[in-house]
Amino acid sequence: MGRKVEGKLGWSGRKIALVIGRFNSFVSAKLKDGAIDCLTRHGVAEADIDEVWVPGAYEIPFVAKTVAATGRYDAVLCLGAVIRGDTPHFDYVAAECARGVSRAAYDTGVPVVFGVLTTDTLEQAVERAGAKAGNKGWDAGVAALELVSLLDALHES
Ligand code: INI
Repeated sequence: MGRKVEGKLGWSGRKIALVIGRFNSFVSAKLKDGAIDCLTRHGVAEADIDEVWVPGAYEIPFVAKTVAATGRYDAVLCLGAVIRGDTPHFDYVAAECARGVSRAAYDTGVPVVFGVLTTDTLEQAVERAGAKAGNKGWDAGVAALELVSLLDALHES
């Protein structure tokens, strides 16, 4: 078998930015709490986690790219909640957000993680923000840590 390159969980000393949509902040604040809980329990200092709030999910990619491009952060976590309403608005906001978040990572080379809920109902969003379906902010934190570690391993090998 050839080399096996993978990221490890459990490390400290890195700076992480959270870009959070204020729209549906009842939900996105819970995602933020979950992300911070995850990061600090894995050894990231609270002082090394910065929060950047934006109006809504549509603005997340632009700001995530701007934050990533500063070069100050090892990873950027995007957190928000897009909840379907009675009009097609949801589809535009959700699609642009998802597309833009991945583009922010491609354009900057910095891990930019998608922790934005896209749900049909408020109940589904609440369930995924610290209730019976876990906390997707926590999951985004794990993904960010693993990607940072994976990039380290790729650059060392
Ligand atoms: N923004 C969200 O983060 N979630 C939503 O559910 C949402 N809906 O449904 O409208 C939403 N809209 C606002 C949007 O993200 C922008 O902030 C706004 O259009 C200004 O550009």
